[in-house]
Amino acid sequence: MIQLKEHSFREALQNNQLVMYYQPIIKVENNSVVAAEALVRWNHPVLGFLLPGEFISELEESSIFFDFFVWGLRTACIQNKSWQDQGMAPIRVTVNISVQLLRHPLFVQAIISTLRETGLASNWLELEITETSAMQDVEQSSLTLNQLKDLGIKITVDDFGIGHSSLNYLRNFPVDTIKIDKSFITKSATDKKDLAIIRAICCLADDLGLEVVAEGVETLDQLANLTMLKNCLVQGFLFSEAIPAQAFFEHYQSSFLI
Ligand code: G
Ligand code: MN
Repeated sequence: MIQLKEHSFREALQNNQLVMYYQPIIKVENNSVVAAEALVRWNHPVLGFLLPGEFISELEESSIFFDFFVWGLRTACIQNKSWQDQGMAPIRVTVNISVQLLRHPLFVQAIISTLRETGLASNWLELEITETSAMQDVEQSSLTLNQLKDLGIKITVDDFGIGHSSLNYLRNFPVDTIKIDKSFITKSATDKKDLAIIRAICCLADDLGLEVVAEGVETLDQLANLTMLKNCLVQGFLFSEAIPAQAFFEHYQSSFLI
């Protein structure tokens, strides 16, 4: 891992070195794009083009993580509103949330202000929270997530199946979507166990009235199994990697679909 310093995070924000990319989430049933996951990239002046895995954990330890979150949230909301204003069929934009954010006293307020400022309707914003993050302080998470739910914002449980393996939160937290971790999808075309787990999650989600996203779909064989599951949305390199906003706008009607 590259050692990145606090001041370089500050420079990244101040000097517009951060760029948001978007990866489509697709409903195979009717070949439509239903959401875009916002994924940040850092155009570092010396280190080059950095992916979130290369800096997010250090950034979350730094004092600037909240400003960084507000930048990402604002960027994603402005972009989604702009797509809508340009006539694109409305989709949800999803933003990843860390446990530090869930605990931050200004978290909900920042979301309310951002929605108001950007004019994006709350039902077009979805927050992705890993099960491990949500379970760290159940009472606090539950309170915060319910506040968000009351505002009309959607909640995804990210990396489902590999974190804190408690199904308790599906009962207590206001979840809308389950995103099955890509490790289950990777071998699902050849491994009966992984496919059985995916099927069971889809079945559970269906009974609970939740949406499911299968993440990390890379091959047609993987897709073939998933399309048999009626409520399963898909995301992965088979359709598109995360791409810049303008490219997303140009491609969303046709070329994500295979
Ligand atoms: O867990 P989370 O939803 O935050 O993961 C998103 C990450 O998964 C992104 O960094 C994205 O680039 C990566 N990703 C998305 N689709 C695929 C895929 O099909 N294969 C692999 N290996 N990674 C993917
Ligand atoms: Mn995610």
